[in-house]
Amino acid sequence: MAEINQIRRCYNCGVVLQSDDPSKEGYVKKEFLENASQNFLFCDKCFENERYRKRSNEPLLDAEYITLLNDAKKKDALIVYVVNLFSFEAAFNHQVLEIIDGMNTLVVANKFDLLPKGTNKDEIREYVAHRFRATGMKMKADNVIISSAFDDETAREIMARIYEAKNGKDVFIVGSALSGKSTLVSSFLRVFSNLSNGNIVTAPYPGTHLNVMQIPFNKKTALYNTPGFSLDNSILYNLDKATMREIYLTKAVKPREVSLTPGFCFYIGGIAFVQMVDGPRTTFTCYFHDNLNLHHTHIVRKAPDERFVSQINKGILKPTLSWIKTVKDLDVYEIKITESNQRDIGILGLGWFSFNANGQVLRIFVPKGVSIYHSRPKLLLKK
Ligand SMILES: Nc1nc2c(ncn2[C@@H]2O[C@H](COP(=O)(O)OP(=O)(O)OP(=O)(O)O)[C@@H](O)[C@H]2O)c(=O)[nH]1
Ligand SMILES: [Mg+2]
Repeated sequence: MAEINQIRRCYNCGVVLQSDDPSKEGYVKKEFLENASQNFLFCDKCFENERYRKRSNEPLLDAEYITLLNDAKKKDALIVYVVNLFSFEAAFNHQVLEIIDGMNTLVVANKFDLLPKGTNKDEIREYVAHRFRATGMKMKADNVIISSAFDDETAREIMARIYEAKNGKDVFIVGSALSGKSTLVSSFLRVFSNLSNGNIVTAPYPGTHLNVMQIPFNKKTALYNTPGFSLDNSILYNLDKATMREIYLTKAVKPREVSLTPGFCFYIGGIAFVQMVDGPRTTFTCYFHDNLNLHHTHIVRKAPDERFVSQINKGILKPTLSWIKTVKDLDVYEIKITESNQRDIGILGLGWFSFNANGQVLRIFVPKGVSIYHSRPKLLLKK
């Protein structure tokens, strides 16, 4: 009598799966091979590389943006680095930071109005400066200006700081896309009707195709408003217009709480979800747009990502991204917390959740290509 065994292949790379030799291709633990659902089984290598990403990805900087920044450096210009406080980690592009390291820099920490009511400005200023210092840059809290770009008084304050710091040199407004650079420059022009006696022009920056607005201070120097660097690892970059309108924050985010124990997860609308794999009961304070329902659910037999996607496909979970059709459209990050402290975990452009970290293992499922970050606000503030 012949014994017939089904040959199983890795769902991702197609290699024949085996559970005999970990050093050979296609290895997967025996219990997975025997018990996993028919369709979704990954070899260890793909599981590590593709699905359980170890590192968040950072968007590549356009080569022309590097040309522009190097030119600003040559001119010994003042950099005004506008960061979006609601999507703060998007500001940290290591190529940008490497170039501007050592340059005269002011940071405008914008969209303060989107942070929860009662957020302390001085603490945020300290935090932003510390976060910049963590990248290796020199940054004093005094050089961080908290702003809501619409506010005339802040526009005046920022302009006064620019005049004080620029030393007769050019000024480059830089930052990631949608951080509020143009809004800030419009406020400058509204508040300072006599800012420029020369013509304001928007033209490709020399040596590049980047459209840059140039507001002359005098015959020799100008303020340049640059286009933002890419945000393709942010939710905002991946949204269609209708969904964008639904989840784009325009007023202070309201904290909401969800509690999880292992075996449970919470959905963030139809965009992302957080699974608790291990650890004590934990309350997560969530900072996402109100239109994103935080739905708490038990993980039943079906793999949680299959269930999530199937509910999206049935139209049960909304809002979502039109291109999420299968589990392959999601990236998964696993975070093991080893220390005890207050911790934030964020999904770039979407929001974040905060909790008392104490040995939890979490998996965060996000649309493919979207980065997550984690920070330890209190620890970072320690000198
Ligand atoms: N709530 C809030 N929204 C802001 C603030 N500043 C800008 N925005 C909004 O953020 C969005 C992007 O603003 P822009 O000024 O176009 O951003 P930008 O940095 O010039 O973007 P790019 O030119 O794409 O790099 C717009 O919808 C603005 O209305 C702010 O301080 N608070
Ligand atoms: Mg702009």
